[in-house]
Amino acid sequence: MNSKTHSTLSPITVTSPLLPDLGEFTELLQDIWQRKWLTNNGHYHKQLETALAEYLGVPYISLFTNGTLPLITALQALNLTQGEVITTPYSFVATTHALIWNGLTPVFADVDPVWGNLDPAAVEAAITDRTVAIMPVHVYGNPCDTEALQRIADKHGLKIIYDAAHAFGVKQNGRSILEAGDMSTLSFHATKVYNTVEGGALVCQTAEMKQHIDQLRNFGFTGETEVEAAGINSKMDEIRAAYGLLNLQQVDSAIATRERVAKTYRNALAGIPGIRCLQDIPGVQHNYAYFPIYVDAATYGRTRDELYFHLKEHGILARRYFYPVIPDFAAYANSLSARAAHIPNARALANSVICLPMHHELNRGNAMKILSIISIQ
Ligand code: T4K
Repeated sequence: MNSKTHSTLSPITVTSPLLPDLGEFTELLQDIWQRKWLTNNGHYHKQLETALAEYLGVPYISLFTNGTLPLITALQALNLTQGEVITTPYSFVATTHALIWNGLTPVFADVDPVWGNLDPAAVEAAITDRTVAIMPVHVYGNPCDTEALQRIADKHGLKIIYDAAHAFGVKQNGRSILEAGDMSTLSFHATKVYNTVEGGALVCQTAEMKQHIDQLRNFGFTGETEVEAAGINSKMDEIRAAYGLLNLQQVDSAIATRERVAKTYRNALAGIPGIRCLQDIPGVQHNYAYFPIYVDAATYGRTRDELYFHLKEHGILARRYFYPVIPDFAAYANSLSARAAHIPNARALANSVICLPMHHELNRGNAMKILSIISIQ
């Protein structure tokens, strides 16, 4: 690529937030101003919970201020505050942090070598008499082997909390994958397929559990003067709920654009030796949250990091999600289960992955620019 072409490229970020129409948002803000009810289960909060339950096809959902607090609260709601939880080393740090904040010991099991989701056989091998739960992640929104994980959980009497931060709207055989396990959490961070600026949610299976979760996210209050558990404040406010209602109207169109970008990427990458990407899974309705590629340096002729920085030099701000693996962060350095030999697949993925830009504003032209940089060795 010559320097002239290089300079014509403006920076392309890994993602770009889905924004509601400013005029429509202003109207809702005016309404909130009139109501003078800003948070704590307000008008727009109730509307968004109802709308999301319907859109996602789940029985009960509770809104949160981000995607980390529902992870922490799910463990509290299930009384999981001591013992070991088997989890994935190949995720965003929030997954493991939630265990630490509950006094639980993370035990890292390896992932499958293609999708990066927890390998059920590795999970079963990691079970001890201290294991209380499994916390898998639907990495990039691709469903875990939920049936195999449930069989293991049932056999050993374990709870499963799915970190479904990436899996907004994903369905398998017509059913929401948020129905799997005991609970699932979502992130509505600005970088996600669907966002409320910051935000998140916890999906559960019964009205009683939703009531308990709703109390926990409001300091544990069960009545005006009663507190039955040491809850926290993680309530979504009216402004973000209104923003979220507007974004819900356009999320399908955003996902459709992402799907077109994924097709463009896949078609072109098929012709580049040494670059692997993921394909759609039959029976799964994907959300195209991320577009990971995996670099085989020997075949491609450049290492992952060389390609990553090469893209950066050309204004393509891709990300290495999820590098390094969580046990390699200093915070987890003392975890015995983090030894390298236990997680070879996670390490191989973390050392070869680049997530290419993927969002609703990325047109075919941008995608082709990115592909041309990758294809020139
Ligand atoms: N579980 C999993 C599996 C997760 O992936 C996450 C979060 C969580 C739990 C926790 O959910 P939250 O508590 O965050 O709701 C980002 C996000 O901060 C994080 O939400 C996400 N996962 C993670 C995978 O990625 P960073 O540090 O890479 O994001 P940041 O802020 O550098 O943004 C990346 C790019 O996005 C920027 O270079 C440009 C673009 N961007 C970003 C923001 C914030 C925008 O264009 N506009 C923006 O407002 O972590």
